[in-house]
Amino acid sequence: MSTAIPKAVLYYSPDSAWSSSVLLALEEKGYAEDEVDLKIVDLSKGENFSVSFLRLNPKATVPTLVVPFRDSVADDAETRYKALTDTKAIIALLDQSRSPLSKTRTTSTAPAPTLAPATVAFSATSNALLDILHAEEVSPETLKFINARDTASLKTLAKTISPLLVGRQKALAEYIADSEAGRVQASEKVKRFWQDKQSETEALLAVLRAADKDDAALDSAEKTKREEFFAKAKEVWQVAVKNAVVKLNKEITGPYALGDQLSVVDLSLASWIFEVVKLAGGSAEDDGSTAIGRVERYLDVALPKDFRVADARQKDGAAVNKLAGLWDGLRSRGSWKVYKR
Ligand SMILES: N[C@@H](CCC(=O)N[C@@H](CS)C(=O)NCC(=O)O)C(=O)O
Repeated sequence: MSTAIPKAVLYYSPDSAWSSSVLLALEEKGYAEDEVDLKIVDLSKGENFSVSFLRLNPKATVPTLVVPFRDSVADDAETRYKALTDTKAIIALLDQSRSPLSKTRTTSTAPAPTLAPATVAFSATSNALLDILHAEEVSPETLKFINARDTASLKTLAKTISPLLVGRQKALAEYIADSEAGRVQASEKVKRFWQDKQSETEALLAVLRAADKDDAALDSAEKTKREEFFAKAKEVWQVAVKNAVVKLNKEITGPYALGDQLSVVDLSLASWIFEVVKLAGGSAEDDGSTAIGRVERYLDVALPKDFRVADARQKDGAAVNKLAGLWDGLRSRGSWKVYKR
């Protein structure tokens, strides 16, 4: 195998939900380990905000897939490489680059099932489901950062996410100081981006720093911030996430999102629902009824049961909801190891 062919590079974080969807895609599409270079971006060290990463992805997010154009003769990196920064686009590209018909640039002999929806009707359902999953208001990051409903859970949240946010602030301060001292060259746009991220992070940290105080001990500014935080959390969890879960459960076909075959939707759905289950206290080891049961209790919602799912999953006739059936289906696959770290 010639090493002269430039490889695609996946920048990812093991802690990022959407990165896991791309790792799932690599597994399900049968890519060999040597076909894509995997590079970890440490979000707790703010590596995604470094000048070099921002050059690849100005939005500073993972996953980011950098793909070489094999036939390009240009010398500048910008035209020889393309960086994909949207999870859906990355998965679509990985799906197309390894197909049952053409095995171009692949060293693996594993099957390459097509994950794109096969018909116009499936495609419409697929897009509708992906829109629900990738809506900004229910982004995995929002869910993770706004996961508290009372003083006790706020304390727990502060312990869980403060290290990440403090690390990010430290990195941002260093990048800003380096650019002010002329040690790194950063455009005005990049400097503004760093400052915006700093203020955004500071706003959240202010709430978390006061998490140990009882309501009565808060000064009026802290009290307002805490109330705003809880109001936002309620909107996110009790409205947006609840609606999304109910809709997903209704719209998916079962056992997988579009029926019997795994598709691109399942790859996004797996990571999103796993994030929700995790934040509701569950784990990758839970079976479908346990995992989705936790979500139902957490959101105070009862999802309708579906007898077809019961048949498909052979649950001794006991009806389960479609999301529980889907979870069991996904959990039985080898690729589920992505969530078991
Ligand atoms: N629209 C992007 C969103 C990706 C995204 O928001 N990724 C999160 C992790 S799941 C991230 O990189 N956050 C940056 C940070 O934590 O600083 C996509 O679809 O891939």
